[in-house]
Amino acid sequence: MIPVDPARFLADLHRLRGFGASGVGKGVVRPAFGDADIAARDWLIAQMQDAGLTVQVDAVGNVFGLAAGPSILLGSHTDSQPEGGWLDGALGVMAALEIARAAQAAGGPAVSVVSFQDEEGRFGVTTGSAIWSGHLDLTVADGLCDHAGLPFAAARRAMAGRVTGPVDPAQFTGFIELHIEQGPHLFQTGRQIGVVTDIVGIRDMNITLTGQQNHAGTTPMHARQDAFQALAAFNQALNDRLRNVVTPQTVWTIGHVALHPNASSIVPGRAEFSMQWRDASSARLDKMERIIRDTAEEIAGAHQMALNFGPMLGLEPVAMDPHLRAALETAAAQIAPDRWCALPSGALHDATNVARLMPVAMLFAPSINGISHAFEEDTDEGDLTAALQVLARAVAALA
Ligand code: HGY
Ligand code: MN
Ligand code: MN
Repeated sequence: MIPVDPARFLADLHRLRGFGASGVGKGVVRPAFGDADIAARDWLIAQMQDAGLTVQVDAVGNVFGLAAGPSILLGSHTDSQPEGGWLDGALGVMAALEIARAAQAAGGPAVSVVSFQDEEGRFGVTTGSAIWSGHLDLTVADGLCDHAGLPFAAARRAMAGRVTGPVDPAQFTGFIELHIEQGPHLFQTGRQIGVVTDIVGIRDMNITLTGQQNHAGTTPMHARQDAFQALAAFNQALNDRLRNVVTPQTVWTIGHVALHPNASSIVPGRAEFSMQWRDASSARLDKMERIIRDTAEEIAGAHQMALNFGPMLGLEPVAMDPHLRAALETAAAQIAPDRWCALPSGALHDATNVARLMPVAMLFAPSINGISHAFEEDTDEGDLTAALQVLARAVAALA
């Protein structure tokens, strides 16, 4: 057994929320490389040092607290969405810290901690772990920009003074990420713990439609090259066409739209938007890409728009490691008998990237009303400490 302290773990979660606390419910605004994110990482570094871990920070701001010798790696991310909750990522890092701290005090087992950088994709998709795992080349990442046009290369300079060097993945025997479910299944079925079977795949790219900016009072309707009208037509056509190839679990989202110049009396000349889609099958993701590109080309032609596709980012679906997963299932059955289940993850996680390097597994705590990526995100604290206990028990059993 690793003698974790649930009260200390909850206190740390609330302290972490203090960095970027939004003032609305338990919301957090802590995007990667912002002041709150860096302050939270500095606080985390101090906690790791106090716990007796050796801190290393790599060139992209991933923060590691290392136990000596071969160790199991636990963690997640401490950056947030532009409007996020207090638990997305934070739960996994604070549970990792508590388990590593308790294990250090007890003389073992060796547990290391990580907070990956930009999991929430201000610049890419799970950017920090994608680079660490070799999935995303650093030179490619450096050219990726956030929605305001800031390149990753410029953003990461804010942490340059903290960088110690590369962190060798060979020292880790496996990776386990505790996270909130961010969906309704566990909450609706009254369960306390979910053990993840698979993580879905994702594709993500920006698309730009460029027409002709013009006067909204004098330009006849038939003569307009209105980028908003083209985007609206694209969205409607795409929804109709995707219906033929998707499953009830497939999702697609236009979540960010920048209309230029975004003024009431100007026919908009340019629409830049994000196009993201997710599914458990790589073949279906590829089929959806074909439909998205073909539909965009067709609509651009019909509306006299120039069309540009940005770089496409993506991650393939991955299955969890059976050995690590079995340890989580055994612990879940002990801590939450009849209140746990196995389930797939529809959200993306750093674990997808880390699976390129070592065996990985994940467990979920319930999300109240299934809400996440919103200030309303929350979980019953009894469920949070149950998840901590399951993870600690599984880590002890694996050691
Ligand atoms: O979008 C995701 O699934 C993750 O929370 N970044
Ligand atoms: Mn997350
Ligand atoms: Mn998230």
